[in-house]
Amino acid sequence: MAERLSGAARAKTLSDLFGWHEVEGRDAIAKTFTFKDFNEAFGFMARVALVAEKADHHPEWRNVYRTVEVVLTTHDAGGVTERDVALARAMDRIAGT
Ligand code: H2B
Repeated sequence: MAERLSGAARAKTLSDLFGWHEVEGRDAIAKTFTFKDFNEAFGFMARVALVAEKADHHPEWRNVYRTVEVVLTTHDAGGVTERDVALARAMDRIAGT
């Protein structure tokens, strides 16, 4: 099982991510993606879904019109792991940020 990130390694890894922040009150990271319209938001979700399913690692997310609010954590580990960081990077790549 993936290990929860902690200490200096965690701080360094998270600071390398663009636009992601820690969630208050739980061990998770979050980002809100804003797109041009619903079509682009849902297209992003469809592409991310394929990556997530392949990796067997899934986001918590909510779509409202052209925004997608994402929270990443590894439920099995009870916190943020490298698997969340990998999914965050994939999402940034897919969103083109
Ligand atoms: N996604 C996330 N975010 N955390 C998990 O711990 C997790 C998952 N576990 N997707 C996977 C599926 C697990 O339920 C299966 C059995 O491997």
